[in-house]
Amino acid sequence: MAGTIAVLNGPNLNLLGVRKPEVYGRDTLADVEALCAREAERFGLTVDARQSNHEGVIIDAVHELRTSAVGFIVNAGAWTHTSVALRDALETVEGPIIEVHISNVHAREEFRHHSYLSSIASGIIVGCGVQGYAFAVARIAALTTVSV
Ligand code: CA2
Repeated sequence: MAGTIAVLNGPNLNLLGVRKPEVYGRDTLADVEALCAREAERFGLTVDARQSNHEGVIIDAVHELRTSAVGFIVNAGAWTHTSVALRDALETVEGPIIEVHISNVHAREEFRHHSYLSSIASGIIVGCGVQGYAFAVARIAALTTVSV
């Protein structure tokens, strides 16, 4: 079954590969989006990847894609720990949501341990580096692809 996975990245993730490689690795956001597209292709799926530093822009993207995307991969960055508005938007989507964090948020500061999104996500992948996005694509494919 063909379909599009929404890949949403939140604030500062446009700096991937540019700063803090010791925390987030050396891959750029373009590399991550290409990884998702390659992985999705293996399952006959495509991706619609968006990144913004503006919360409303990502919420608008959720509204735009909420019924058309087969699933959502969401790395909301710092909004993970702050945003009821993003949670409310994501609660309206039809497909599964996989929450991804590149770093192991549970091994970091206390304020990163709580997520407003985890309880509405089908799955959570943390601390696997950017490979977590590929795992998330495979998981959405497993949850949404009909095998004959
Ligand atoms: O580990 C993750 O993926 C995070 O979602 C990344 C967020 C952080 O606020 C979350 O607690 C965990 C921060 C993204 C900032 O990305 C940067 C990338 C390169 C350089 C600076 C920031």
